Amino acid sequence: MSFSLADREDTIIALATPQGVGAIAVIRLSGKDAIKVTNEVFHGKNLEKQASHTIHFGTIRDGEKIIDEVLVSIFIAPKSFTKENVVEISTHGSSYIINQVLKLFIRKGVRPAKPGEFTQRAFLHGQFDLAQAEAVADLIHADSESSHQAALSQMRGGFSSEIQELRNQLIHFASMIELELDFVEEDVEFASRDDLRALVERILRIVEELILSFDLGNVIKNGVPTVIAGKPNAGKSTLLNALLNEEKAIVSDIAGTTRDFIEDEISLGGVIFRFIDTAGLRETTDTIEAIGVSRTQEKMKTASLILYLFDLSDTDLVEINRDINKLENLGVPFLKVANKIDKAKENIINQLKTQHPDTIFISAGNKENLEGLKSRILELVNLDKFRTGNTIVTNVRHYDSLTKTRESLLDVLTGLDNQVTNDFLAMDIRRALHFLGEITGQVTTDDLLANIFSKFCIGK
Ligand SMILES: Nc1nc2c(ncn2[C@@H]2O[C@H](COP(=O)(O)OP(=O)(O)OP(=O)(O)O)[C@@H](O)[C@H]2O)c(=O)[nH]1
Ligand SMILES: [Mg+2]
Repeated sequence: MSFSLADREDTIIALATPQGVGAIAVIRLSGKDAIKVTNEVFHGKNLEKQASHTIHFGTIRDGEKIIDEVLVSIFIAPKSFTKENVVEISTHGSSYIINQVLKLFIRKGVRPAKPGEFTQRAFLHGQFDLAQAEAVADLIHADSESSHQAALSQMRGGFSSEIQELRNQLIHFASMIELELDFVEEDVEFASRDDLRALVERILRIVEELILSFDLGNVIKNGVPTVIAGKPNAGKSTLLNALLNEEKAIVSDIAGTTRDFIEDEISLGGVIFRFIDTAGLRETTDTIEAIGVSRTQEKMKTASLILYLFDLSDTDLVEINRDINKLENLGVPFLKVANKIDKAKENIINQLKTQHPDTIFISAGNKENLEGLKSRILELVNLDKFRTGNTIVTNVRHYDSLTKTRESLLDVLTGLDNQVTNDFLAMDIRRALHFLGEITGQVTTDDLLANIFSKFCIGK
């Protein structure tokens, strides 16, 4: 979908609150005729004579017929979200009323808004930059405290101002070097190559940090992947159910019950964790179970955290130590979780306490010490990372532009090393500037815009 220039002149309308029956529904209009058209169907005060940011009670009428009693809020351009005239009509939340009001306005020449069109107009009128517009979308979809925080700080511009500042410094160098091109004969140097290198290296460090933060950002959006692994019958499915507080996975005393992944999310301390129950790890002759086991091993490699679960009533230390050894080689952070404390023999508990003092003892079956386990999980993922005001990249498009920025910055450095000619150097800098500009929307193409805004829902 694309927006033509003519589209931008239209006055648009959409339901701003969710579809369905609520106590109140809000219908929003934006465009130069928003107030004028509303005034034509509104009985109460003359809306065209009211001040911005005021609310008015009255009725919406189709001819003589009253559709609803409403409250109308008025925002006069440019002091509104879209920087155009905006009207918000609060009606009663029946879908019949909503449809009647929408139809009435459409008959009067107002056009239904396309997905994201309000936000796009806000962007086009300089209300915020692209990274912020996308953060609006993220904020709407944020369902945990940490993803909410990340989106909020991005929307407030933390992310973009950093990029813009760097970009400005680089623009200065690019123009200096381009200026030198005009004076080739004289062989002058306006831009100190040492300063340029220092700046490029500084930008590169920040860009790399932002690229790294993408992993973290992803985790915030999609949940920390946490694999529950261990021998068959250790109680993995029981633990998943206990953490989720529902009977999600089948539990039985038959070893090899779980053969595929079963996963679900819960929020701990404001962070979403995605717990994944797996097929028990053992040598097996059952083909299907064997596939399950090898998939478990794959899944463990990509996890952010592994809960290594073992059965205190049916495991010896030799076996546990062998497993722990393997886990250490894997390099994924893991917790040693001893299950079935209710059935444990005294001596294995004592041995574990000396050899592995960090073991967490639980009973998944009796929901014993689950709180202790949860707090250790939270400690391990180092929540401070999630809570600091640090900029976190959560958007694939930004990630992509950052990676391309990095490549072109590295090209600039190689160019400096090899003392390439100024026109090549300037070209590489311009490329880096282009990709940085893509993030903040200083460089845009219609395709890019259409693509971003079409991901919004109608009414946003
Ligand atoms: N006594 C006791 N039994 C438990 C506890 N946790 C789980 N069990 C039992 O251990 C058996 C195996 O539990 P599951 O949760 O199916 O074990 P699993 O690790 O998912 O097994 P697989 O899917 O076969 O790999 C079941 O009979 C559970 O009731 C516990 O804390 N105490
Ligand atoms: Mg199981």
